[in-house]
Amino acid sequence: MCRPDRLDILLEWKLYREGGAAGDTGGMKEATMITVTIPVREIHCGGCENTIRVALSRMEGVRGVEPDHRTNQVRVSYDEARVGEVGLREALAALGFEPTAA
Ligand SMILES: [Cu+2]
Repeated sequence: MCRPDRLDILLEWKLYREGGAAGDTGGMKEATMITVTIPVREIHCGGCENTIRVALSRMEGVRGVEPDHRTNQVRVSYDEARVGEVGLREALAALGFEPTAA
């Protein structure tokens, strides 16, 4: 029951988000890299991991993505000034990998 490639959904979602963003400061903020581990309901296999890795790494501000189907967790390193955990969770949900409580 693997998810098909849903990158198109993420890209549409991202366009929507960018279109609605009004307060872009132009990238002059200092980068603050942090890493979070987001548990998701289920990652089936390496193919699912790859979908997550490719999709999230395309998001602005994301530097590292490490999905693990054995633990059903996704470790993400990102620039806090450009994206937040809420946005990452929304992206995972849009891909079909529903995040669970932190
Ligand atoms: Cu899979």
